[in-house]
Amino acid sequence: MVGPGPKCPPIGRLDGIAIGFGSPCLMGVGQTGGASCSPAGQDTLHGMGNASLEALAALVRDDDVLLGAASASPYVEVEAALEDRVARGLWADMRFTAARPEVSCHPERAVRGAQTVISAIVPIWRPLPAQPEGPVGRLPRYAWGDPYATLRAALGRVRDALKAEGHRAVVHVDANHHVDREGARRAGLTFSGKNTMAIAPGIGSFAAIGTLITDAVLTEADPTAVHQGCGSCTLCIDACPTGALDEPYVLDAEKCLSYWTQSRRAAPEPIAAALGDRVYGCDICQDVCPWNHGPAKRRAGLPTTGEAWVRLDEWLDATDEELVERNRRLYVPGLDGRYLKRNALIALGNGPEEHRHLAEPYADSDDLILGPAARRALRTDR
Ligand code: B12
Ligand code: SF4
Ligand code: SF4
Repeated sequence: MVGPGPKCPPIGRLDGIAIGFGSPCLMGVGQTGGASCSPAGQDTLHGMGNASLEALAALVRDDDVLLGAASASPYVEVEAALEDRVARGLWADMRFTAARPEVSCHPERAVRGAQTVISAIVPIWRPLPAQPEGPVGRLPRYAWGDPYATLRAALGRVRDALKAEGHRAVVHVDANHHVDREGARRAGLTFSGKNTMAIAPGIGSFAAIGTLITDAVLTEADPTAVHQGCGSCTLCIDACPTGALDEPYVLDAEKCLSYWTQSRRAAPEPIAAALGDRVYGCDICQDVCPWNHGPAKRRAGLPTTGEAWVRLDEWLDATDEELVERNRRLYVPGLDGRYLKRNALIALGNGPEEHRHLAEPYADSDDLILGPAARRALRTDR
């Protein structure tokens, strides 16, 4: 049995069983292959006498998912921040967690007798596959695969094991019911960056987050153990092409490229131009962040798997239904594939002239989503 070293304090403890580790242990975990403490540390579970929970932690380990635990007390500051953003027009027309802050900021109401928020993060950084020839668009790293499926499976097993022990437990992964970053911060896994990302020392911000809320009592992490790590750095603020982070720690969705790729609204020209070859999301404020550079070096040897690039002609040729089905991991308003096609037309218009003729079939369309984007792509006076 290998226990955690002195730098590897368990951050969560369920009925006396360690389930995760604090930030000092996150360096090079799991897929990075250089794990000095995280996988070994989880061996503290062996021989502690609670078979189902031991099995649960072993499953988590297999999935390369890190867990932390926090008290299920209300997220008072985050609720205020959310309401403030909506009131100041910084939330655009999004719903998500702002639809019901009385739910998303209140884990204590998620299950009867809620005691604990278990936050799970999974690292997603992988080397960028070579850009194919032809008309291509770029996807954000979190969409190269489906980290949420990994989290759902891992936390689903945790939930099942907790339920088998007679506990109540509910899982929310990237759902509107819970502000995931706050769970991760309170669980001692991350700090909040000026780009608003949850940044885990040793993993960076290229990490997806999932949440489980339970009536089981766990020892809470100390969130102050993960220090706010931005200091005087302003790289993300300077790099954001549209000024969406001009107020540090607060994102103005009206200016955020990521928002516009998943909005029903037509992007104003400066936003459309700034999108470049992005057909969904934006990683600029993470790519420049120094907290991602070390993890990227450590993970550079991983296979270049995942769908980093999409063929714009294939997106435009697919039926709307096929396109949404193929990209089920992406949030698409109303599950309407035309929004993805619109994004492809915008990228086409921003790309080399030789490919823009692909927009022609849509140019005469009176479809209010596709027509304007196609005509923009074909315009020479921009
Ligand atoms: C709405 C939403 C968006 C919106 C708005 C994002 C935003 N910054 O608020 C849009 C569509 C723009 C978006 C974009 C992206 N998103 Co998003 N999104 C969400 C969603 C559904 C809710 C977020 C939320 O409730 N925000 C509420 C506000 C109040 O929180 P916040 O800005 O995150 O603030 C946190 C801290 O900054 C801090 N805080 C708040 N105010 C202040 C003020 C000060 C002074 C300080 C110090 C701290 C502080 O408290 C909050 C909680 O800890 C979550 C999923 C979920 N259910 O939680 C995913 C989520 C946040 N998104 C995620 C991702 C991956 C992205 C993108 C990277 C995708 C992409 N590549 O395009 C971008 C990143 C853009 C960016 N810089 O944030 C991940 C983030 C993972 C991580 N490591 O942080 C999440 C958690 C999904 C998940 N479960 O994995 N997203
Ligand atoms: S995701 Fe892109 S547009 Fe949005 S804040 Fe970050 S850099 Fe700016
Ligand atoms: S780029 Fe700099 S300021 Fe922005 S989140 Fe990273 S460390 Fe913080």
